[in-house]
Amino acid sequence: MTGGDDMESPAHRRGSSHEGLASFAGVALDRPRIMGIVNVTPDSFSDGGDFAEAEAAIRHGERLLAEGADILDVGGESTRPGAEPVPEQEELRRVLPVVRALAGLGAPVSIDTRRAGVAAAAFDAGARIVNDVTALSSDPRAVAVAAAKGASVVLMHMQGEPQTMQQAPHYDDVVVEVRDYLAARIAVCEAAGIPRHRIAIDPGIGFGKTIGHNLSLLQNLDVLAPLGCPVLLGVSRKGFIARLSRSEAPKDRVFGSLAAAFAGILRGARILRVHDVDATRQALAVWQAIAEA
Ligand code: HH2
Repeated sequence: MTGGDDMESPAHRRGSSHEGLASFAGVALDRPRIMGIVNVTPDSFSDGGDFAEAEAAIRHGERLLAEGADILDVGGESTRPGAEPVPEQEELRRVLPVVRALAGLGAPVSIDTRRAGVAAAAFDAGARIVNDVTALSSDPRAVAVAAAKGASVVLMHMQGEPQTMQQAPHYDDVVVEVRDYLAARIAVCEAAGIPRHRIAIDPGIGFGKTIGHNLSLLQNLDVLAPLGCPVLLGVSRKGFIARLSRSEAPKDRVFGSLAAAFAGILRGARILRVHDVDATRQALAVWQAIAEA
């Protein structure tokens, strides 16, 4: 599906400290990239009917593209701590028109789902990537579907389930356990026919983790580099930022989000999953200019 987009080229490698990570789903990784978040969930768009809900999400995706998003991540089920699962038909109803419209604009679209059926329908509607907070482990068909469709995948670490994951997360060594889990999931994907250049990995900040766990992972993010896949990081507006600061509401966490994101970039993160695309693009432009000066 991604055709020859993932081929390495000397041009892509120049200026990159990430040998072999030339691109992901057709997006060159010669510099850090932005994945903009497009939520199609009723809590975000509760006022309208079906059409208004999809329309609002499509407009939002268009705005994020104009602001500088390189990938759009469309999700129809919240994975916030305590969130209730959404029935599959409802998830499909929410995301498919949005995926179709945004992919139709030529945008690289990712589908944020735990369900193989939703991923398959989204690929048919033009998505190139499945972003699964369970690293393709919760639906037994997920790995095979991604392999058969030639899709790229984001494998994220989570301890437990969203409904209960923040109750008492425990690790003997969070950095080693997250790294080993991601290595094992990469091996499962490769064995099923998903080549490593189609895989990105994510430590899953806030998913079954205390503030201490999140900070350890951010501080030691470079342990993921030897796994040979681009590292994607999702810190945008997350709860740990408010707890380290002044209990700000999610929309007021952009500065802390940028600080955490750039701590991640320093340690090798290549794709940032963010709500605030405009602010992230500005910060990355300055960062990149300094790096190349
Ligand atoms: N975080 C959320 C959802 N999906 N996917 C990846 N790969 N990494 C993340 O850190 C990640 C993710 C958090 O989701 P939710 O609580 O639903 O809110 P939002 O999608 O607005 O961030």
